[in-house]
Amino acid sequence: MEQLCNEKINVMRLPREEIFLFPRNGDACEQYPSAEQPRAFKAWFEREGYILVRGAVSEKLCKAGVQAFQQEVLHDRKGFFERHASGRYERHVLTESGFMKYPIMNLQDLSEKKYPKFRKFALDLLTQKNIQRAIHILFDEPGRMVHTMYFDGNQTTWAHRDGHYIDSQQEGKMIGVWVAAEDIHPDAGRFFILPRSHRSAVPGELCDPNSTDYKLRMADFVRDGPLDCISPLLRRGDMLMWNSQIIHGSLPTADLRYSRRSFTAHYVPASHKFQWNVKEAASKRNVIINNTEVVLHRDEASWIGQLRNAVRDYLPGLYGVAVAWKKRGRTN
Ligand SMILES: O=C(O)CCC(=O)C(=O)O
Repeated sequence: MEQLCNEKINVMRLPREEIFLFPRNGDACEQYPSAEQPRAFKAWFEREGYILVRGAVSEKLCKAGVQAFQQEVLHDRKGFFERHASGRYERHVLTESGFMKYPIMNLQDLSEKKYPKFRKFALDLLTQKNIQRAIHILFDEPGRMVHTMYFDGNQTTWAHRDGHYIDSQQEGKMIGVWVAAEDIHPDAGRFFILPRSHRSAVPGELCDPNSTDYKLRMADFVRDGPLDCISPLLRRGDMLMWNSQIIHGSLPTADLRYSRRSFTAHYVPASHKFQWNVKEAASKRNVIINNTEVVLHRDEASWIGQLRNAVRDYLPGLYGVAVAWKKRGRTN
């Protein structure tokens, strides 16, 4: 099948028009139970597969995280960052408004020397007390953060279930967390979610989750399937949480002037192992931030791994040449 870019898939297949015209948000959100009512909070999450927590993180911390990104990361045009869409280390691709198009993955693995403030604020933000409390209620135990990302522009994330890529050892136990680091403009390419989609079989689940076939089938299910699709308006500091079996993604950006800055994380129960690409994870090291275990994935085990990391961090020009050579070898 022809390889289609994610943007094309979502523009062709998504959204149902009414998501753009009548974004569902405020009407439902006042019904969301707060973490002050733990039983109701958990019951809602288990039934709907997601929940929204307004004002989970302070504005000050959100602003500090974004500012650190702009000072340390955005302008590093030579640097290589692990990307969510490709799973590879790549330089920034900028949108026409100058936003970083593809989110950075695993902020905990960033060099502390090169990006000290951004790494610190990002991990602090994603382990805030309100997040930990919500996670604790939903797991009945503390959580372990196994994956993180930072979004600036919109990569137009294809409709997917996280559980097709990464999950707790007990499938469906992982929880995703998306914290808006600014007020997300309705035209910025909002996050969409299919409430209750964690309960049903979905087309695409038998395909390779990285294939175009998977992405098309999932997009068709969002558009034509039996479930509602919502796209809540999020303000700075608001947090959306979802079950790893819930279908979600991002709408195409309607107005390229707007960014959609956010910090995201995936948590598993602290007592659980986790699956990565449905394999046992090799990532054995961790750091503790705000009493929360954060798993590191950077390959430090072998001297080759350490050398690769050092070249990528401190000699990005040389790393770029090596990457280009490797790519040329693959295409020849
Ligand atoms: O915000 C997005 O574009 C998608 C984020 C996502 O899929 C995730 O965090 O699992």
